[in-house]
Parts: sequence; C-alpha cells; structure tokens
Amino acid sequence: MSDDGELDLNALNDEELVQQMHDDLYDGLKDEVVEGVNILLERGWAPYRVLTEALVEGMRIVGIDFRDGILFVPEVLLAANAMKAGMAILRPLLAETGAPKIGKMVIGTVKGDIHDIGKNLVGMMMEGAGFEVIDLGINNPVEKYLEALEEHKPDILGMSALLTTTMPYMKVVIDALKEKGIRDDYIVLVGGAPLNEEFATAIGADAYCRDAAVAVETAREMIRRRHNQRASA
Ligand code: B1M
Repeated sequence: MSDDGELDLNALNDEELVQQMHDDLYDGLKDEVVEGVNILLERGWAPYRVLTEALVEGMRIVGIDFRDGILFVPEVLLAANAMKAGMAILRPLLAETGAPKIGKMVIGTVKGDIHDIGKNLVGMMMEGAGFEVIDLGINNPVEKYLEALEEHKPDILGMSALLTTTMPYMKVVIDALKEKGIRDDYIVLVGGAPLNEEFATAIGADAYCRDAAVAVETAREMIRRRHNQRASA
C-alpha cells in the first residue's frame, strides 16, 4: 500500500500481480488492468502470456459469477471494458511479427449477438500469425457477411456466437452460401463458448475452433491443404 492508501501494483510479485489483475478485472477497474498489463510487459512477459494468464483467465472467473447470478450485466460490461483496454495494448504487440501475409479472413459475430471479446481476440491472434483480418463487428445479418465476402474475397469466413440462441444463425449464413453456389469458395471456421465440433459439422462448417490459438492453427493448416490441392489439380 502507498501512503495514500492505494495499492502499488509495482510492489507485487508476478503471481500476486496476476491475482490482483483478476480482481481488478472483476471489479471493472480499467486503469488498474492497463497498469498491470504494462508492468507485466516491462517485466518481460510475452504478450500472449499476459493475454491468457492475466486477462482471459480473469474473464473466465467473471463468467462463472455471471452464470451463478453473483454478477449482473452492468458489472460484466465494466469488466469487458477493462479487458478490452488491456487487449488494446497487446494488439499491436501480437501483430508485430513482420510475417508475410498468408491469407485473408472476414470475421464477425452473428445476428442477435453482441459478444465480441472472443472474436476480437481471434482477430488479434490471426493478425499476429500473418493473416489480414476484416472485422465486421457484432450483430451481423447474413447480408452483411455476403457483402463482405464479395468485397474482400477472403480465404476464410469466421463466425462467432456466444449464445445458444444465436449459434443456429451460423447455419443460416452457411445455407445462404450454399444457395448462392459459393460455399466451397471459402474455409468456414466457427467458434464461441457454447459451440462444439458436432455442432460445426452439423451446420456444414469446415471446423470448430475452441480458442484463438486453435483458430490460428486450423486456419494455417486449411490454407496449406488448399494450396496443395490447387497445386496438384
Ligand atoms: Co454474456 N453471456 N450475455 N455478456 N457473457 C455469456 C455468453 C453466458 C455464457 C454467461 C453465463 O450465463 N454464464 C450467457 C450465455 C448463456 C447461453 O446462451 N447458454 C450470457 C448471457 C445470458 C448474456 C445476456 C443474454 C444477459 C442478459 O442480458 N440477461 C446478454 C446477451 C446480449 C446479446 O448478445 N444479445 C449478455 C450480455 C453480455 C455483456 C454485454 C454484459 C458482455 C459482453 C461484452 C462484450 O463482449 N463486449 C457479456 C460477457 C462478457 C459474457 C461472458 C461473461 C464472457 C464472454 C467473454 O468475453 N469471454 C460470458 C460467459 C462465458 O463465456 N463464460 C457470457 C472471454 C472470451 C476470451 O472467450 O468469447 O468464449 P470467448 O472466446 C473464445 C472462444 O470461444 C473462441 O476463441 C475465443 C478466444 O480464445 N472463439 C472463437 C470465440 N469466437 C470465435 C470465433 C472463431 C473462432 C474461435 O472464428 C473462427
């Protein structure tokens, strides 16, 4: 504690600091979360480690108490804002690989759904892995996806849904691609907490991505396979 009663984050060791950051995220204390991120980076932590151990883990705890009715929407919104402020610092660092572009992805959260933290994280990690990412934001109707595919001609279409009530909308989008005869022009990857592999298969997606790291691996592998197929055709 400093003289004015404020906790000095710099005085904490790494483990205590990460614990404190989980508490600060839970309490929606944006400035403190930002300070914690900066301190961990100054101490030599890799941006990805800060992201997963300090921020994503903190949000997981928020999610449990939201589910159990201990936290409510306004509090979770504050936590989400604090998380986003921390992510904003990490984003350029994660994207700073200098790697040549290996593909393009259009990504958006589906209609009726305003959750965007996971999608943003996937976008950040994909950029870091050398993909160009066009982010359509939240609450996207099928028309918005179709327009973006037409305009940007990506290799990959990514969709995110966090609600059991909005995840079926992914099928609406895939069915629209099929109707237009363009389904096979894109690799369709889906993700979000309530999804699983069976769901992805049932709606006709190419793969379910459990988290951002899996999204990157899957995208890389599928792009590689596509190139090989085209080369041998
Ligand atoms: Co919402 N919410 N929420 N919420 N919220 C959940 C999803 C919920 C599980 C909470 C709970 O009850 N435990 C629950 C859904 C229950 C269900 O459907 N079965 C829920 C609910 C009910 C609601 C409301 C209906 C609450 C209400 O109004 N009564 C409402 C709905 C609003 C709407 O969308 N229409 C609502 C609102 C909100 C806030 C606005 C307050 C806020 C969102 C703020 C924001 O995103 N800007 C919020 C939050 C923050 C959550 C929780 C707590 C955290 C979500 C999150 O950001 N996780 C969430 C609880 C939970 O998920 N445990 C919850 C961190 C993030 C890093 O993980 O998003 O899973 P995640 O993303 C991961 C993977 O899933 C994957 O990679 C990401 C990174 O590793 N992934 C992809 C995600 N998208 C991908 C796309 C890909 C690939 C991988 O494409 C290729």
